[in-house]
Amino acid sequence: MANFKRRTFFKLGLTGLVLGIVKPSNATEFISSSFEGKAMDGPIVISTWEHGIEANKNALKSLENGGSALDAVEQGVRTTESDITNRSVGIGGRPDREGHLTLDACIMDEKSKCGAVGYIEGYEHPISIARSIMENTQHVMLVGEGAEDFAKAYGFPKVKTPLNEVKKDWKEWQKENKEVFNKPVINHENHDTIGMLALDAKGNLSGACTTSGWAYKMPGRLGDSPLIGAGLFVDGEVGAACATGLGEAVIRIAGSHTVVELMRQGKSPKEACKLACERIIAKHDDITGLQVGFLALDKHGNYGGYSVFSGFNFALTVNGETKMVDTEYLRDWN
Ligand code: SD4
Repeated sequence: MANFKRRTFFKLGLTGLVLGIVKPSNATEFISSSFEGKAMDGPIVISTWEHGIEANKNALKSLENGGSALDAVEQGVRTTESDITNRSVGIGGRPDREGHLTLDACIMDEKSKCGAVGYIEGYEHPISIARSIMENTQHVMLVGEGAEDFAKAYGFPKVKTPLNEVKKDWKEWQKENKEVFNKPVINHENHDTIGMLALDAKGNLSGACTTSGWAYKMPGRLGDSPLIGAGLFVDGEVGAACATGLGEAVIRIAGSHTVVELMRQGKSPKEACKLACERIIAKHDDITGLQVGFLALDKHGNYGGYSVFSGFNFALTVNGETKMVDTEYLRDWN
């Protein structure tokens, strides 16, 4: 693997035109949807949605301090897990329909080592618990009480969840949603999982994914995010992929694994994500409100994303700079 030098690293490999750059008031740069890129050398971090901006910055800090891609993705997504304004990741997340905030996460490195935690309550950083499971047990995944016992034994601090204002929202939701109480309603506004992929200066790839899942989900429900191969997959010989959106749909096509396998067959990261989105549409009779987005990064530093519906974007960090990129999509919400 080439020894990357940070100075040379960024060349835009545009397969389409960069149609325009919009600078909103927070001065984050937004790049249009036909963007597909390549980092020639040096570290690169991509992550889902706008919260990825802050997360990527911390991932980059970790890399600059000599951290590996694995360290970077863990440190990066911890940022989002601690963000009390985020309603679908970490301690600010929305609970299940019974009022319990349960979190899911997984992490994977270039050697296919992986760890996952599902349905864990009362801990701020499921991603670090997932990494600890990977490093300290013979297992890949722990869920529920077993995961909580593990976290306690390994000294992870307990936190009280959900936040008071989130509890208030949940109570309102209970009143308003009596008639759909047995069928959680999913829409494009209650999806904001963070999935992050990083390629470090040594050319190693890692990924992380963490979420509170489907707001007001049924107790016991796990989505794609803690499932290796669904919400996240890394193969150091090929590339990495992660998913966001309706986990049930992602699981049905083993989404992130599918994207990596398509890259193995020679598809670009963006093409691979697009094909996975097409497969999701093909496997569902009704795609009303079914949003899924994929991100992919190959071992050479090519990256891209695609979504079923419009509105998906990702944070891209290359050459020390972080920007938002809108992905292309197959269906418009309108
Ligand atoms: C889940 N995929 O639990 C997660 C939710 C999500 O953006 O991605 N939200 O189904």
